[in-house]
Amino acid sequence: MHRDPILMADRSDDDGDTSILTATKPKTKRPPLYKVLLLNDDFTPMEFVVHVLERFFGLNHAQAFEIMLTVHKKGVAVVGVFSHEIAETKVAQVMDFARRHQHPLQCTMEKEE
Ligand code: TYC
Repeated sequence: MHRDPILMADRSDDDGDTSILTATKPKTKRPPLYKVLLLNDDFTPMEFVVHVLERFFGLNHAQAFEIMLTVHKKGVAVVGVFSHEIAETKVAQVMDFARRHQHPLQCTMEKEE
């Protein structure tokens, strides 16, 4: 014998139907991604920035030149989106390479929302 829907309206947990669906919903959250940003400055040569983008971000010359120009004109640009570990490695590689060549080029990372 089925139960009266009116009498059962505020007791939906009792028959174990709707609430169990949300209570057991699997957590499928993916790990966050991070944008790697390149910042403009007045001293780093354009050719050096193009080389950095080719060397560490696998861009071809035309793509690298275009992103370099965007940074030069706008002050900043996203050069790639990676896992936390890969983004950290890219930032460290760029910062170390710039430091070794005595250029003030800055590279940072930012969590993608
Ligand atoms: N503004 C630099 C110049 O005129 C070029 C430059 C571009 C520097 C991009 C940094 O991330 C940068 N030589």
